Amino acid sequence: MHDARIVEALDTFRIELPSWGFADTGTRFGKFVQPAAASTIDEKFSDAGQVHALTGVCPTLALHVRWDFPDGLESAGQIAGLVKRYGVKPGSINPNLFEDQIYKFGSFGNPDEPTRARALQHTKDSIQIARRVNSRDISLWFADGSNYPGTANIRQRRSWFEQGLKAAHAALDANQRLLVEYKPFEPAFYHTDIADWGMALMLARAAGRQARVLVDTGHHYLSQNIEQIVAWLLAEGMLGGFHFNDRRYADDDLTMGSIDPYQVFRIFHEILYFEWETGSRADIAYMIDQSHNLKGKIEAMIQTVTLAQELYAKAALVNSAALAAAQTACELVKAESLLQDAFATDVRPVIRDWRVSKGLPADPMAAFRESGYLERITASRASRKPANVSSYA
Ligand code: RM4
Ligand code: MN
Ligand code: MN
Repeated sequence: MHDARIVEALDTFRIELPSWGFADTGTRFGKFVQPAAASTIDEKFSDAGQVHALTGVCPTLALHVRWDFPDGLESAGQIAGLVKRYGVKPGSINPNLFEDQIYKFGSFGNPDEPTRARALQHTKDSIQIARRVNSRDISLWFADGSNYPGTANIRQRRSWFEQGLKAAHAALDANQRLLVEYKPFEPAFYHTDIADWGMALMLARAAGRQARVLVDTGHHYLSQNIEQIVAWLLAEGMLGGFHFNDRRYADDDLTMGSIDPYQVFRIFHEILYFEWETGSRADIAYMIDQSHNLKGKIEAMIQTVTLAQELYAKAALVNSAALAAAQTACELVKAESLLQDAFATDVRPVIRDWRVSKGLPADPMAAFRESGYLERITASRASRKPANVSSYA
């Protein structure tokens, strides 16, 4: 009974890898360069292909336009070959509206009209790239905001955001989606233009029918109840996807579930409970948004994916019917225990069996360490690594 529920959950659970998670990235204080880090789109697909080959649940790779499509649409031409060669497809397409010098005072919210137009054009170009590489989701994160009180017209910028998002939405194909991410602070510290889920929800609604909210688990204030936000967005039909990571303080981008695995479990539980109640699957893109500065990048991704699978499988063990009954009867201890017992169950043996039944290695991490892949890429990539890397990814 237990096992069947775990197997069903594993059969459907997929999670997207970020291309920037395989590249050399750092903190704002600097980068520690890893000889094995990927620096080309080919290498990023190759590394993601390894993670997918070993885990079987990462068929897509999120791409960042500036870092992965340096020549815009022209760079998209090579993607089909990479898909064939490495066995992973492009996932969400992420425009970059924060690194160019022109974005010093914002992108969609910039008081300068030509800059807003450039930002919109870049977003439309990104939609075009997504179309070319068969990606459904265009995922928007804005660094827009201000550092000091009085320096920005908050309402005016809100209205520019509405206009920009509407115009971007108008460029979508019928099957594409616009995901709107929010973040309470950083790099702007006084106000960010899309600071929380409510603002993202209102802007997504204003943008058009194919816009949804993206929840990055690191983009909340400490102790915020993220699963409640998830439940509300599900009820509103507006939850588009996740950027998973964990944190102690802010947007730390630590390994998913490393600090608070129960939080991730509770998020998955809300989703599965919604699906049980409605009898329909929530159309959610599960994505990882982590770029490890210290951990080995491929190992960190395998670790993340396997933990994500475990937490999802545990959440699938919650008996929804019994929970609904306990909630209605206000049997608090019984209701809470249903979550706690599921969370405490060791699902790893069943997951190992599931992997073997799919022809996958029972232990993806051990298989990776034995494969010799890391040694091969370390040798082949080390020599041509620039000593000084300045771009984020
Ligand atoms: C942001 C946010 C975005 C990511 C950038 C690089 O904090 O999480 O999703 O693309 O970082
Ligand atoms: Mn994110
Ligand atoms: Mn972030």
